Amino acid sequence: MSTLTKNPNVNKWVDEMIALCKPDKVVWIDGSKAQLDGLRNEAIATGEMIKLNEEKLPGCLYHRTLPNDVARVEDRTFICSRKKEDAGPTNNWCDPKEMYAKLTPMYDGVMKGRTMYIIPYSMGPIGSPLAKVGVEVTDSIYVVLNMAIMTRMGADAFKNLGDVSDDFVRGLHSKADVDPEKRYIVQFPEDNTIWSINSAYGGNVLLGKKCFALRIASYQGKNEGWMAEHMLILGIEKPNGEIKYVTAAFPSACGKTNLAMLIPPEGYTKRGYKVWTVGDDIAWLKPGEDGRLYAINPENGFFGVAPGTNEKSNYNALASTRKNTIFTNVAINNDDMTVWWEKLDKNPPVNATEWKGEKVNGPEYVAAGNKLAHPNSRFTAPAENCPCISPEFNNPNGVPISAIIFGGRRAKTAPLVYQSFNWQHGTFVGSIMASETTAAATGAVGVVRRDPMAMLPFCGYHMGDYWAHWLEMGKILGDKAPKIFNVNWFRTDDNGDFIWPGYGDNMRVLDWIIDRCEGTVDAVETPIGYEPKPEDINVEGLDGITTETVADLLSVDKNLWKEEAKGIEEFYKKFGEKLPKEMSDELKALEARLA
Ligand code: OXD
Ligand code: MN
Repeated sequence: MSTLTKNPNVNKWVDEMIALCKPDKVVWIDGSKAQLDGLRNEAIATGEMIKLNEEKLPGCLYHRTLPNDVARVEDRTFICSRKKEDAGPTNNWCDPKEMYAKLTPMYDGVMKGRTMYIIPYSMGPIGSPLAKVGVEVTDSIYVVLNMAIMTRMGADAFKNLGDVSDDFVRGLHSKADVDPEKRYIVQFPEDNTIWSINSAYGGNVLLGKKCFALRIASYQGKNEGWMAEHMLILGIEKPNGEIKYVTAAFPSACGKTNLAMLIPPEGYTKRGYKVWTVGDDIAWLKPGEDGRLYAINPENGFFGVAPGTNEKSNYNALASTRKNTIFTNVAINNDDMTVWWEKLDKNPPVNATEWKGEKVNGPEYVAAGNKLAHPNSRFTAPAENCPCISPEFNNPNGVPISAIIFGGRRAKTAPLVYQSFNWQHGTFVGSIMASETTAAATGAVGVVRRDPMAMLPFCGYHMGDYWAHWLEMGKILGDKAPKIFNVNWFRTDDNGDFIWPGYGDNMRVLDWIIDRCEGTVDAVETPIGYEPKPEDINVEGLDGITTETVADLLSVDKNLWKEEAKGIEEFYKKFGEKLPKEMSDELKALEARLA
């Protein structure tokens, strides 16, 4: 039995996992500095982690995964609810009995000759009424060291659970043989359980993140009256010192981390505006005592995509990675043991090791069309490193949310910004979220992928029931509900170039959103929602963007939207009986407004 907790539910489950995996050694992670330092040194000694330049990148480590193990694997990710209809048409499903029967032999004895680490962790600030406890057992030091950054890890998490509660998420991970053919990322929502095997890559193995904080938590939220969403959280401080908080959901690779850490344009900073980051990926939302919706970031760090991050695109993210950070699958500069990735700067290191471990001449390698860092290479950085981390980051009660923003990457259809007519219509707006693939990514431009609320790969139950839960939450919140908006930074001109500058200038759109929440600016009613008057988007100090450009960015092409409505109808068919009537009513109402 553990010295860290007397909780019989934890101890019984851990005993079962030990009996199944048969490790040579068991280590309970207390989270102490001495223990973590020991594990770091052990990982450096075995070569699992590489120590980086202690002066330039103090406390930073490097790790490389196998080339077959570099991303989340949606086709091998399962929601194993007892009834298939509870997983819904957007998830892979398997009967839980069948899945346990299939995986149990794979875990049997898998840790022979290895150490099992038992990681207690809290998603959310310890002691927060919104926080939840998880325990992950793993045979990977890399997982332990990442969880130490991404969660509140260690003995305190057990204190939060107490001696009797059964309310913790049981996560079992083994890298096994890292065999992609036998890779499974499985959620059993009804059992509070996650089983992950044959991967050692972040999103598949840091079980607190996507598996727990989104897939399991979305299911818990439905049953317990709260919401787990794929959303950033940021605070906008106005010159009078008042801070308004918003959340935003965008599909992966649409700039959530950049928006979460944006630096406002000079005209705003001079007037005293400031942006504070609460979270860059996940929000847990629950009505507070005053009836408003409050959000916490359940994570304690950022697991960000490295390529594209630089001083201009995201100064604050880059600054967050300058100490106590783990880099995965980026390139190494062997001259000074620092790291490099595409678009960090224009100078790939000459004496480089590319992400697979081959020593190369960086400039020549890049000139030949190769990538030094894997496109999905990552940094795992402590939130406390972020220069603009919100003073409310650890507030156990979370921050009150004024607006919820949805968005995607659309070349023509969606305008720069619009506001939904009300919560129900806003739920509809979230449900029809979509992104178009870009030429850079696939070659086929403009293929629409629907990604409702950016939750397509992360909703732990039937998407139709999920929308019903959104509608239900709207009823509970009533007139205290946040206002719902949609943004699109990615409209293109006839040459296919982006019209809107994006990045820090997105502040100009946030400014209008906040004014709408405060009721200090009018809007124009269009068939799809309320839009700004073009002159109400501040373009002062922008190069080449006038109020006329804004008018163009706000234009709604009825023919494109009629096509869009057809696409939505097609998409909605998937959900059959489970599509809430309110959603099909909203679609009909949109069609009527477009006619
Ligand atoms: C992520 C993702 O890693 O959404 O955050 O894929
Ligand atoms: Mn994400």
